[in-house]
Amino acid sequence: MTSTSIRPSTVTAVAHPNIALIKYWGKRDEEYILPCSDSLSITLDIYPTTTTVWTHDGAADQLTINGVPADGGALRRVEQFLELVRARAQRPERLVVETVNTVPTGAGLASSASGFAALALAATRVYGLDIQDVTLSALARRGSGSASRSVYGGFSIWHAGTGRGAAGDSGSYAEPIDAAVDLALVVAVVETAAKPISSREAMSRTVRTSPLFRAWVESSRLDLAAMRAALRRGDLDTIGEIAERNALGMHATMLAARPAVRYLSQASLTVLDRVAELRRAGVGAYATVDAGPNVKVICAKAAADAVATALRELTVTREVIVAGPGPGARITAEEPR
Ligand code: 2P0
Repeated sequence: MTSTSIRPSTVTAVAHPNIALIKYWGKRDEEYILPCSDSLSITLDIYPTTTTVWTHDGAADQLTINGVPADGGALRRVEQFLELVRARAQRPERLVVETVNTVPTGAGLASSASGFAALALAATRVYGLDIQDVTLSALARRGSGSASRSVYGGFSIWHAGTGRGAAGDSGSYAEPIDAAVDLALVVAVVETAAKPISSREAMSRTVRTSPLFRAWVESSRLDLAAMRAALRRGDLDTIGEIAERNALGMHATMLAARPAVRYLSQASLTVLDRVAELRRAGVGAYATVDAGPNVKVICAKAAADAVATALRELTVTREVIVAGPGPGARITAEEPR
């Protein structure tokens, strides 16, 4: 990690969202975004975030999201993240940040993962910081935990690491893993409105108040080991079974929080029922749900179109998209200013 070129430039980076097959739900350190357990995900080939940054003479960072100037919480979160990058690069200039999300923001489809992965890459590059892979992943984590995994394409595992505060910082990062499986994710969008409670707040409440939280961490640890073995042997049915039970276990844990956190809607349950029906009819389809009501269905690539057709027939689905494994975060343009 070194501070290099000072030539002013405009840098554009692109990153994609990821869907966890073993979920991240619970932090041991909220400031440093250090999780209680390892998680494992697949980066998708849909809904990229494109982020362009340049340094300017202004006294503050500026942020636009889909062309609209951001303020309040979204701007503060980006400023706090950029402070970390500036401290590392020993550069004082503020940035103009233009982000374009193609994923519906806040609907449990991980726009913060692609957003902070793209921002981490673009900002480090514009400040001349030469960091990549696990170091970039650990930095992206400070913006949003799941962003640590969107640094990579395909499957990746985010190691929780140990320790708290600065002592735990560099040991909590994601890295890519191999999987011998041709998997698709069929995304069933049932709702695009912003969620009633942020995943950050919901996660914190779950850790503080859910009596099921310890059991969740322990069962997730066992699920992760079983998932890694299933990925190595390319056993899609076992991958799907573990992913589905892990997601439902996460939702059970937050349902037990006080007050309860409920992201699953009636529409989500309708999709879950249809997935179970497909299984009874011999289709290897398994569901996972994140911090929102939308359902992602894991199946073999060869089965994806049939699964998508079945889900489109439901009146509760607004949009059904077939996704596959996507690329890691990358720089797409870098021009001198
Ligand atoms: C995941 N989620 O593993 C889990 C499953 C949602 C449900 O990562 O507070 O937006 O910024 O670290 O990364 C959503 O959490 O939370 C998330 P912060 P983030 O994909």
